[in-house]
Amino acid sequence: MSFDHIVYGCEDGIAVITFNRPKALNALNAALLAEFDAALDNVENDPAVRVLVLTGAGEKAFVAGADINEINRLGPLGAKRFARRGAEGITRLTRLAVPVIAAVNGFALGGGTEMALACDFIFAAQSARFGLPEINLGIIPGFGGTQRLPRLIGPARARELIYTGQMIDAEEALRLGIVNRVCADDELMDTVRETARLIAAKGRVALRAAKQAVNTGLNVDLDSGLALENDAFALCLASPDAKEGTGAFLEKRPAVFNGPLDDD
Ligand code: CO8
Repeated sequence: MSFDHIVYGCEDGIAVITFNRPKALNALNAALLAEFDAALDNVENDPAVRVLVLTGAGEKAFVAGADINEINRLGPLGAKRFARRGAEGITRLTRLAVPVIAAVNGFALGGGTEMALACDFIFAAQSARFGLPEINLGIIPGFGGTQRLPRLIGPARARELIYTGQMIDAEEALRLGIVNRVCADDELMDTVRETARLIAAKGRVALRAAKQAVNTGLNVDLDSGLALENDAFALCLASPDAKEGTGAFLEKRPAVFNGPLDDD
């Protein structure tokens, strides 16, 4: 599939999806969401991909939300379909075998904040602005915001943001635990790539197991989560990467992780 509304590339194991409708502040319309889904197929099918980065084209925005022109034309059933498709596409980020980093530049509003919240973690530029302003449009977040934000920052803080629709800046997002790091605008992508490179050098089986253990564990009770971790730990030990990692330590040399995933 060729892409008109996103740019997709992969270099040195780091895939980057750039939302690319800068004139509409990279708003998520149905066509863009279909391309996003196809780009995630590329990520899933390419064993060279070790980390995925999401970012926005242009100076002003990561993603300023779902496309309000399209929402305005929807009836309830169309809204349900659009919201479900978008939410499912975004939820795929949490199920990918590889970690996903959101590099948030400028506005990340509504669906933009929701997209970033589904990533493994977020680095933000000083210019970043987060918020769930759907209430100002007479609607509510439809791409997972009412669920992921309270789980991340607690229900009371999430309610305030959802009920007021107010935007917060990058420093406030850092204070609330929405973002891991705030960088100068012109250093954002370099900083993200530096962290992505660190992750890309790790073993794929261990990365996938760690991601699954954290993400699934967050939705179950502690005993179930610990059982899940135990299984995932055993799976890692069956991988060539575990032999390489532990062997390299004992031989006092750097580990080189090239092992396959178990389904390769
Ligand atoms: N949708 C469509 N177009 C948009 C959007 C958007 N979300 N955001 C910005 N644009 C367009 C503007 O209409 C404008 O277009 P044009 O130049 O043709 O007039 C262009 O982008 C530039 O925007 P502004 O001129 O408004 O730029 P400003 O710097 O003045 O303001 C803001 C920037 C503050 C970001 C402002 O554009 C804004 O408030 N945008 C809307 C933000 C918003 O409300 N987002 C939430 C959308 S709803 C949502 O995300 C729900 C998710 C779940 C959906 C479920 C589906 C049913």
